[in-house]
Amino acid sequence: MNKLFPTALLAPLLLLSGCGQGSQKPEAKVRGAWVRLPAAPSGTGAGYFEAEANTKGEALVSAAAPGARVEMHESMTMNHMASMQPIASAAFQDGKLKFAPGGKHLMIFGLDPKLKPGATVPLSLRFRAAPTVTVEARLVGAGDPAPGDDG
Ligand SMILES: [Cu+2]
Repeated sequence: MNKLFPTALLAPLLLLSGCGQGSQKPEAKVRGAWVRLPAAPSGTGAGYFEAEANTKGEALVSAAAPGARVEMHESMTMNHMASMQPIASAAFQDGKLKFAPGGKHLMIFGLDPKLKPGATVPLSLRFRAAPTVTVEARLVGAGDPAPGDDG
């Protein structure tokens, strides 16, 4: 094995992996992703997560799940009426972005009705600068408590 990998080849690899300051590639990290399953099979799921990015002006520009249509929404309260509206993008603030109940969320239309709480569904998040991140979002039943902040 070692003979196939001479040290002359290893040196440049080590240089590549040592990410220097100042020449950071845009990157986003996503954690704690979960999806609230709809109460009825034909209903709409809601997705939540926390993200961090290392690039100024970073924003989430779209999201996707297999076989489903995903919109980004923002909830708000006007005249004591809760409502929500689609948003075209979601900007990071100080490198952080949070989708959480009562605020920004993903609306997921057409989720596979066979999906069960406790399983996961892949959520792909597309960013303005950073490469797309795909995370496994934990599925939570319609009436079950939100998962804790356990990453
Ligand atoms: Cu919504």
